[in-house]
Amino acid sequence: MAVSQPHPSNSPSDHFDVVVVGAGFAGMYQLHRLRQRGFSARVYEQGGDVGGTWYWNRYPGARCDVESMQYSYSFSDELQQQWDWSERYAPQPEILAYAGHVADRFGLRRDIQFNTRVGSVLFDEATQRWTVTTSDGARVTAQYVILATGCLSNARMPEIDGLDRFEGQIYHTGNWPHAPVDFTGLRVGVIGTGSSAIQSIPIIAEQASRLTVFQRTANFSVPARNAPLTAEERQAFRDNYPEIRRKARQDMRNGIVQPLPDRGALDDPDAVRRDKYLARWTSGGLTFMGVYNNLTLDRHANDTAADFIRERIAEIVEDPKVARLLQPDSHPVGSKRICVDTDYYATFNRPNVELVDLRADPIACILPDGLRTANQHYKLDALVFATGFDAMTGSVAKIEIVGRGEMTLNRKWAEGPRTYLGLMSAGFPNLFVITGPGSPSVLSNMIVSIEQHVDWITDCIGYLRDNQLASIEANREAEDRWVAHVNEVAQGTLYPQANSWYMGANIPGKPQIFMPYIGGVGVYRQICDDVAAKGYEGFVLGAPEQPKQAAASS
Ligand code: N01
Repeated sequence: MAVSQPHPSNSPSDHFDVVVVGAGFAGMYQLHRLRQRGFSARVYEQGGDVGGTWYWNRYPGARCDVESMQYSYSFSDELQQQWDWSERYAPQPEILAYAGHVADRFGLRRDIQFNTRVGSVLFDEATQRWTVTTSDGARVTAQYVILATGCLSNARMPEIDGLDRFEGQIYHTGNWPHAPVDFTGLRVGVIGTGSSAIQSIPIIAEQASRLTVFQRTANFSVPARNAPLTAEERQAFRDNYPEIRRKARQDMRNGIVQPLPDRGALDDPDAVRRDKYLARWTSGGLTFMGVYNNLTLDRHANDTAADFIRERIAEIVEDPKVARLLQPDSHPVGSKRICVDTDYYATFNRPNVELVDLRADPIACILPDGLRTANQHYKLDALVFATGFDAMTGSVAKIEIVGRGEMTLNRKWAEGPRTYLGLMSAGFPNLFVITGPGSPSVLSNMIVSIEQHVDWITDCIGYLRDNQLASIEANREAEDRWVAHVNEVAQGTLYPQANSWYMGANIPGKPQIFMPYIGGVGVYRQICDDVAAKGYEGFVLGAPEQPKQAAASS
């Protein structure tokens, strides 16, 4: 969509109460809330329009794996009553249209500068202000900076020898062209078998003359069972939205309303357990992992769910050798984000689709006309990298962020991200992260977590203004305790057993630390609310040179 509003002009003297980095769902709602409270704000967005991850991830088959009636803003009743989602899982163009509608409806674009990357964010201890430098050469100052940069917005291209010599078309699912891509009649290779690949492979297979899927690690996927939403289904949500939203925020660990399990997987006899798995498999979707309350805690319990999925794969895929390769065996189900698909496994029954097991036959190099593994040469006209993201910290790391004492955030996070509540990092006053590492973020319905963080941050800034306090900063001891708590909760689960992007394991050299907070969105919200109610316990408030005066709570 073309952006109609003129960019606000910059001059070196521009000052805002708040600079927000990113105009995805987090940045848009943050801007709206700041305006409601009378703060001046400027949003910088690298893309040409709003939408964040939904602006960049335009690959074939891209859609949300959280149901559309739940993957939507709750802050405006008119909005949730009036917007019509067409399908159970919204396709990417519809989510992007929704983001555009929200931007129009709340007049957001006039304070968003598009096509502009934030290069550096520097804290001036004398003025207690941040100086923000952007790719158009402008410099502005702000009292607060809020990073709404997204958890999965830094697409990662692996380093493979010969990549620059490939003469065909190259794509990355996380940075897909805006013009339509047509694979008709082409020999296409897809590298990766995560969520993005699993959504796009069935569609690409319908177009390509030949599709070769290069798989390093098989992934667990459950059927989406996508379907058009009926007017009655939409109305059932609309009539009950207050209670549905309350449950999502308070009762559900992951912010998605679903029936809650009352027992563990080993508490049921085999036949009962199988029926329960089958019921969730048949109804489809991410809630498969919610059949029992110990699937992410107990390896034996987890094995029952993993075996069930492996059996379904064996049923669907006709060639037993291919089925075996598609059956994940290297990690507990759910320890990597479970995928949600439409006909993924059945796609391997097509005569034009081939699966290459990179564990047995690794990629050697890319050639001008294709890809060479240790044993084979695959001729390709197009290569699709579905190789994921430098998740959670990647987009923050691209910005030079310099806090107190010339410390950069990258240096501070060299051994892994350190935050208090996933919201702030000690030494970086008045700098907030929305859904940052150390918060539930990617383990939850992102919009539930985004709204919670934005509301908390806006209230916090409002509190500071109302109390004539210039700054807020995480207390280092509180941060250390929180980091230890996040880690301890993760270690009590099966999640750290997978080489996942949750752990940073997909990026060579990245410290392997479980980044999101597993405690659940309800528990986490309560912790954040309690901290605020106690005068921002664990934060230092006020001018930093007089921390004792104002640190009533620490
Ligand atoms: O990325 P991934 P993604 N050679 O990191 C492989 C969200 N999402 O874009 O596992 C060969 O999961 C890698 O192999 P391995 C969702 O949260 C949501 O698919 O490292 N292969 C893996 O198979 C999701 O979890 C939706 O061995 C290489 C794949 O590439 C997250 O985004 C839709 C390789 C990367 O999988 C990321 O998903 C899509 C190499 N050098 C995504 N490097 C929704 O529906 C990497 N791989 C909302």
